[in-house]
Amino acid sequence: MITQGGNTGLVGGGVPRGEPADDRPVVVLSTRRLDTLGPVDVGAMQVTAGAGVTLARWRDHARAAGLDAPLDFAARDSATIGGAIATNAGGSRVVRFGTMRQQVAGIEAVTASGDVIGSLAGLPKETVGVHLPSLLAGSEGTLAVVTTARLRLVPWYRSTVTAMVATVDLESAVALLGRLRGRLTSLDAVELILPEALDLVSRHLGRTPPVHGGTVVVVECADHTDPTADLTAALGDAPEVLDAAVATDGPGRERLVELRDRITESINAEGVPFKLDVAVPVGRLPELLDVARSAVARQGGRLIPFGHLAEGNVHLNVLEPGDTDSIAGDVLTAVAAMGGTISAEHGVGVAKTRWLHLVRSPAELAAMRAIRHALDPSGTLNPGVLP
Ligand code: 2HG
Ligand code: ZN
Repeated sequence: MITQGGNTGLVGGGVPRGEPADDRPVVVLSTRRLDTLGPVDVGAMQVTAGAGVTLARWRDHARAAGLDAPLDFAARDSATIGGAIATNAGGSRVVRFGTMRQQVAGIEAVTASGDVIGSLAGLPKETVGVHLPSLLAGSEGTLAVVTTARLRLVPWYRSTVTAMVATVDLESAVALLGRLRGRLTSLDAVELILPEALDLVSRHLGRTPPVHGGTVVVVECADHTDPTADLTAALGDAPEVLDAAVATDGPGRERLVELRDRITESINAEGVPFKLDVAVPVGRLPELLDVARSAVARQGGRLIPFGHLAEGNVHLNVLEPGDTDSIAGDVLTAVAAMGGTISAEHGVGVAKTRWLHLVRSPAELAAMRAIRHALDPSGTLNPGVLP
């Protein structure tokens, strides 16, 4: 049985995969109609949401009560709460609020045997053994089917400023990140666009980029009072900044943000890409990009790199990739050696399982299998996904 949310996944974790290994039929279980949203609990700053509620509805519902959802990414209109929990999704606000795992205060799920487990009380303090939300977040539908979650809400900061900043290179972008993190309490997103990606998305949208320079960082600050002066002062003092465009009004911010949010679309318009979603300790990003550029060049492909600077998370999209196994082998081995991860926010699915041994020891893989077997001894849930 394969559980499917909004079907926006990028590693094949929620889609049927050809013929099953045994003669059991394949069932796709869509959670999309589990779309009930409870009343916002303003005091607890929480809401109860069905697994099929989209991220956009979670946000809009919170905002109607004067609060906000802590998670956001480009697939917000289709991606669901259940899918975001299953993959421990991240996105652009992780620098401020953490990944989906940190947003789940309570969970209700159904095991392969049909037992309903979990609690939706959302107690911020509870020390009674294994924490089910933590266990299920990132388990990609292999341990149980998440049906409902008690989700954390955050203040709705209505004053937002967006800056697109050009820096000389990735080293400077990383130095700028440290400077901004140390200084700006309103920092909400620090996104990364490498030159190849800015070129492609600009041509796709028929636009001239508003800044000139090598590596581009998109910074957002949000607060109850206007954070623009703080951000511009911090950028003004930063020697790494070559050029910057700042917008505070909705349409102006949207024009800056679309150059980041629509990169995936501009890649898909060129062809079917080979995708890696990796992260390394942020200081090692320049080294990672060198490795990726060489690995892709050896295959004659076109690398379009972009991502989330604050988490050292880069989406390496390769067009006309040639031998994808060779690219994955070269890049993921180097990522593991740098102390990084083969999947930062998209999950492992079926696409990345064969590389798990690079970042998990035999004992760790055995522990993962043992937990899975204890909860699903007949191997019903998402076969082929994770070990
Ligand atoms: C993003 O950050 C998404 O825009 C998609 O995680 C990344 O298309 C991709 O590779
Ligand atoms: Zn991403």
